[in-house]
Amino acid sequence: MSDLLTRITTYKREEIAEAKRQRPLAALRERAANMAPPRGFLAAIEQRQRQGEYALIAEVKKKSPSKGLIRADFDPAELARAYEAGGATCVSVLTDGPSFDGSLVHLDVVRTTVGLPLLRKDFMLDPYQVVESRAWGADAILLMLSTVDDDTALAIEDAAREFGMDVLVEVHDGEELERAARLRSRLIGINNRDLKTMETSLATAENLAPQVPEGKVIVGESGLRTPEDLKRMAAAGITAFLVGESLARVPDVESATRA
Ligand code: IGP
Repeated sequence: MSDLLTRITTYKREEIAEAKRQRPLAALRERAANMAPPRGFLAAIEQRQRQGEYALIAEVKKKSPSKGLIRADFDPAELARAYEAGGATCVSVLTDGPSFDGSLVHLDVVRTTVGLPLLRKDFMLDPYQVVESRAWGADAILLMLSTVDDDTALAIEDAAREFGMDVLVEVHDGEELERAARLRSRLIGINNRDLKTMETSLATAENLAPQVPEGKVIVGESGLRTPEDLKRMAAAGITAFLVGESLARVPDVESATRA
């Protein structure tokens, strides 16, 4: 694991332990049971693709370890509204506090502002967080295979399936891709960002895409800035994208999303 991931998983485990003390699983389950059913995340992506269009997951991102503050006047509701108006397919909401200045409150605010399916973007280490995600209105979760072993990945995936949520399984290399193929989720995200160096290279997704098994839906993640970048991904067979910084940073978010 990279130093950054080691640091993140360490504080995340403490955060989860604290959350379990403050909000026992039974209380969370009750909240989750009272939520409206999940908005179909994978279904929305596949519908766009069937129409011959790109599927865009636009990310509500305030800050990142590599880029620092992305938007001074950050307002999660306003950002999500602009993404929806600009034609985004889904919205990703970063909820990790220490590294991204995110919060579950952002997820809640975004859910009541837009009708699009929502991904909770965080470091999932424990099935408890899946229940938490549903209780806060997430329709899908991110599962980074670089932070969990196979048994944990399976347990998290099972918990999500129980709630009818989709799982975006994130990989960065061939070994993680092989592990992803053993999970049931059909959504595979290829992260172009190397978490050891923080560099992004579109070649990562280009090289891994041909190895993704038939029937999976690939999401190209990170470092996508221009329409040319998306065309490059499309040439490798990737027509769903997760874009954060380049949309969240600009003054006119709605027009950037449409482009
Ligand atoms: C978005 P970018 O370069 O467009 O801002 O990247 C998204 O891919 C990135 O935020 C991300 C991420 C993650 C963040 C991908 N996987 C895992 C935190 C954890």
